[in-house]
Amino acid sequence: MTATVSPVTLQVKDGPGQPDPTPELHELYRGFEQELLVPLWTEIGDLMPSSPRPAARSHLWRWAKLLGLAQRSGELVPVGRGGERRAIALANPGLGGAPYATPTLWAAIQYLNPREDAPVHRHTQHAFRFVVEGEGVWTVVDGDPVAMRRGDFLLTPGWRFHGHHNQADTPMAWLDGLDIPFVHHTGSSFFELGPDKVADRSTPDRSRAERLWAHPGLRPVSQPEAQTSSPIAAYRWEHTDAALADQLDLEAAGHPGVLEPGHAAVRFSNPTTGGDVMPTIRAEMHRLRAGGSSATRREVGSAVWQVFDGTGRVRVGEREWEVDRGDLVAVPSWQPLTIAAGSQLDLFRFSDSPIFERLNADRVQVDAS
Ligand code: GTQ
Ligand code: FE2
Repeated sequence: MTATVSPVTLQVKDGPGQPDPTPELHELYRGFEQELLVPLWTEIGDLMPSSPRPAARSHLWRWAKLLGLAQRSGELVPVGRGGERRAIALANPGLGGAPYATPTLWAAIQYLNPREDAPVHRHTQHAFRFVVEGEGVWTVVDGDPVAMRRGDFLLTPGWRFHGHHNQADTPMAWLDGLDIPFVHHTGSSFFELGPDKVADRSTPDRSRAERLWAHPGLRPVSQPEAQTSSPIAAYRWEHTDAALADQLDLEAAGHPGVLEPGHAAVRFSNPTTGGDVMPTIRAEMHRLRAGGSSATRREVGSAVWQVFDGTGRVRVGEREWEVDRGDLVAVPSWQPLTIAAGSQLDLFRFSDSPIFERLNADRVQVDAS
């Protein structure tokens, strides 16, 4: 038998509830290591803190930096079978270099050169795209071409075939959000390549999914069943913008509707359930009046915010940043978040809240600003 090094290493600790550090105790701990055992009494503080102490850290990524590196990738890195996507993920500084913005969420900038195709595939991971600038790419979801333009929020729920093609003479970059880390940690990833040929290069203004599903409050009578993910392929900016503007106008006229004074917010929803767009991902758009500030809020679960328009300050715990169009901030679980608008400030937000709500493990704490 060859000797193997145990991955378990136990330190004798001191403090209340800890045993005397005798030679016999060291001997006991070596016995634990050999049998791959870890006693709770050396771990309790880290494993069961009185409130969440996530390894992930708050962090800001500047859009200008991401875009510069994505453009350079566009010159150096092909997009095609194998790599599949020219997507560059945000790596949270607390997560050991893994390509995870938070423990559950992937956030990446994806880049396509003029006339380029990203090949068709499907996977169990749920995905969305959010467009902070540009246009000219169609994402084809189960054969339905969906135009991508500034402010649009687009869905690729799990196990739908999808590829992207840029029909313009200009490159395009956008934000991808997926539950890749969650699926990885839980060992639930399945992946399949699609046909090598792009099936449909047509460029309709509206997808078939939108024509069927994206009329406010109107549902096709032929489709009475609840669907796991929203059938709306694209939530268009004109609707999101109007909903936010109307909330603030109603507030100014003395009517209810805003999330809090000077802060409008809408959640992208699944019209077949009224719930979140996908089982693992919540997505919202927020608008703060110029000079306004949000309450300080913390919640179980992690989120990523992207500035869509305007400037302001984002504070997460002890850290604070000036933010500008496209900048991204990772907010770990239970970290207090406050947003202050300089100009009118529009922000896109996505989170893993549906996971915690489904498990009845959700908690929120709001302190007035
Ligand atoms: O566009 O299909 O950022 O499959 C990561 C995985 C994008 C995509 C990502 C993906 C995609
Ligand atoms: Fe994909």
